[in-house]
Amino acid sequence: MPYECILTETDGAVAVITLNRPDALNAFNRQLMDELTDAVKKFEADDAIGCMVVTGSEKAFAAGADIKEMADKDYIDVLKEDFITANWEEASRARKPIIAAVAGYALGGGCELALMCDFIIAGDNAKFGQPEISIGAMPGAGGTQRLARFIGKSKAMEMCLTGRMMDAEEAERCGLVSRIVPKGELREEAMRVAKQIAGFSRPITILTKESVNRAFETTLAEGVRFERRVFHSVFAFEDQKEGMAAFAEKRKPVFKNR
Ligand code: CO8
Repeated sequence: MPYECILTETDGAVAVITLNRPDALNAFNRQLMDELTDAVKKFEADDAIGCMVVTGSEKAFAAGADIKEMADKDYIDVLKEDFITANWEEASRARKPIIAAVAGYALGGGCELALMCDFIIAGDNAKFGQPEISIGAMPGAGGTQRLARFIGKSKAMEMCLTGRMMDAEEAERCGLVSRIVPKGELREEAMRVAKQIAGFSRPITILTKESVNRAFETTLAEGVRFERRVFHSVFAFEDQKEGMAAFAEKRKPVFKNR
């Protein structure tokens, strides 16, 4: 499917998806979300790819759902098309790691998309917010849920109830982003990290991501049991033998993804 609202490219084992509706600050219309889902599925199925990066422009990661497109929808419309989350959940079900590289505005659905990625690297001009309340709506793609889990009730509640934006430094302080880099270096740094991840054993990367995500879905005792079982399974991999042998032999491991 030819894309009009996103750009895709690959660099070695890394796929980059760039949101590309500059005139609307990358606001999500139906077409952009269909294309985004299609691209994530395509890269998820591509054996050559080990990690994905989702990014926007220096001014905006994404300013949320397209307000002009959704303004006239009624209840039956949004119910029938399961607006818009059903489509988006695809991105959060990907087993390969997805890094959000966020510069500028990440608002509403834009913040929610970043939260669906595995971690966020922020440019120093990043601004996160759930401003839906100010346009007579509310977060509808996980904002009230993921934000509360990631940054705690008080800040999540304040952001959702007031629409206040959080800058990059505050986002780093409260654990919303893994770290901040100068906005001009964001893409390069996200690519460096993505290449590093893509160079590790792919199946072990998948298991590690699944285990961290378990922490948000289960009790501590269950999560620790799950982790131990998965950890034991790693010893069945050739890559575990290679990784540890390479350490002992003081050389770089060559993983075969087996
Ligand atoms: N939808 C449609 N168009 C938008 C959006 C948007 N969310 N955001 C910006 N634009 C457009 C503007 O209309 C403008 O277009 P034009 O030049 O044709 O008038 C262009 O982008 C540039 O925007 P501004 O002139 O406003 O730029 P500023 O730098 O002055 O302001 C802001 C930037 C602060 C980001 C401002 O544009 C703004 O407040 N945007 C709206 C942010 C917002 O409210 N987002 C939440 C949307 S609702 C949502 O995401 C609900 C999710 C529900 C779940 C469903 C999942 C998708």
